[in-house]
Amino acid sequence: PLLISTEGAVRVLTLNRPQALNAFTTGLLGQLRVALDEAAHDGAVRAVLITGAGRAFCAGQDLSDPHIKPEFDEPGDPAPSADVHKKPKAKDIGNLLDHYYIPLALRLRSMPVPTVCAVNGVAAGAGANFALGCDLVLAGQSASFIQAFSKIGLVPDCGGTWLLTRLVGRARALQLALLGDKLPAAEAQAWGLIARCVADAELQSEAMATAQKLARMPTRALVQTREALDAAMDLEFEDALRLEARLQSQLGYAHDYLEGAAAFLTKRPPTFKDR
Ligand code: LHQ
Repeated sequence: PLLISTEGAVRVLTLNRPQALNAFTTGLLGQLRVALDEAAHDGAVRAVLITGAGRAFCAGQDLSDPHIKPEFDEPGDPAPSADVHKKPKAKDIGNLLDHYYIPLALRLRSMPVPTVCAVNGVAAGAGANFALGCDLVLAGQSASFIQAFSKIGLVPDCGGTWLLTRLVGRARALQLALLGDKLPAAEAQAWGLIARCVADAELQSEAMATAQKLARMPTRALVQTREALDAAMDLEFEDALRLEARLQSQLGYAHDYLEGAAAFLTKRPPTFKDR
């Protein structure tokens, strides 16, 4: 269910269950985690691009997955339950989160290379929040984002509570998470939920150009920039200044700064290599 390819220094991961709008099964979640691990450990990879096959990006958890599927009573069951249906066991959903979603979201956020998401169609539930966990999110004009959880009696997961409040603030996070309505890509850009909304026909080429551009840049500095920006949300101003100074003094001795500064001063293109 996952297609993996490489273009130059960009590893491309394509969710590929188009018949089910690329909904997450344990198989797909597991393959994504392994593919991100491999990209993280492959020194030749300097950016990751994630997208979906077909008309959707990802419909979130596959609700027909046997791990979480509600069991309906069959007519004629010997001891019919008073409930219309039995709930999936909470333990199974907890296991799914503990063993698949949490490790995947942590892996994504701690990638040692920048991540780009090309949202090619609807991104719902955990599919939306997985996309929003990437560093730069581009979406096609016809794409949309849906916090589908509330409609089926759940809370946002896959980092949604953390990401939404930081990306768009409490009022808009609540609007998205409580109502579960579709937010079109153009509005998502206007809200600051994603980096860019582009024409559908240009999505893949724009996303690839963005990933290739990032792949030519000083990878270690980019990743530390992500970490510093995330940390800054919870720091006092002075503590943010001190974190910046600590990172800067480490980077100041690394190859890429010496290369970047030398290339600037001698008016030649730099070649970065730190990861
Ligand atoms: C699907 C799905 C789907 C299975 C479309 N599953 N088949 C974590 C841990 C534990 C428990 C639960 O959850 C989580 C995290 C989560 O992600 S919870 C949120 C789960 N996702 C949803 O609730 C979204 C459900 N899907 C939809 O609301 C719609 O399908 C969207 C808005 C995504 C797209 O709508 P349409 O473009 O109108 O397409 P459609 O509804 O006709 O879907 C096309 C097919 O895909 C259809 O199958 P069919 O055989 O009738 O063609 C759907 O049943 C199937 N599909 N999402 N999540």
